[in-house]
Amino acid sequence: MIPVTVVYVLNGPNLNLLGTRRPEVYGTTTLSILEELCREEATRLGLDLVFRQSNHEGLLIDWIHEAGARVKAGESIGAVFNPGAYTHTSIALHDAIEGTELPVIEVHISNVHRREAFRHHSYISPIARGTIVGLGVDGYRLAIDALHRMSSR
Ligand code: CA2
Repeated sequence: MIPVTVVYVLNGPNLNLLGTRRPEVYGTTTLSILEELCREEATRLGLDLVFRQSNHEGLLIDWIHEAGARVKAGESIGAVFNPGAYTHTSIALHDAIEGTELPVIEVHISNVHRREAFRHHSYISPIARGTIVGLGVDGYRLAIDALHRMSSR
């Protein structure tokens, strides 16, 4: 059997509401359509996709640990991560990414820097390999591509 390489796409709180409300900020793409867009991009690059969303900080931390272990085992290239509002509050997510050395591209659908001041600070950006903000759901595809390029260097 040919071993598969996985790319994780992890989504934080309230992103299950994507495409159902606030289209002026987050667009009209639902989370399940976003999953399909990510799957197309992963498949194009010869990757398997693990796509998840949770409203619970501890579960996101568990998934980061899982993804970090799979990177260490040579089974994954890392994670595209939209931490939602935990971006602006969670030292625990920061520590999980730092502790596992998980390669992360942080993605935000909206341009957080054009929004309220409390969205301007990210606990994730200092330990992310890169960040993509304000490009809508297209940011996820670009982030998968960027992780793939980084892993092929
Ligand atoms: O722009 C982003 O991707 C955010 O991570 C989205 C978070 C927000 O707290 C961050 O500051 C920026 C919110 C996700 C909630 O998504 C919704 C989607 C539709 C309707 C309501 C919320």
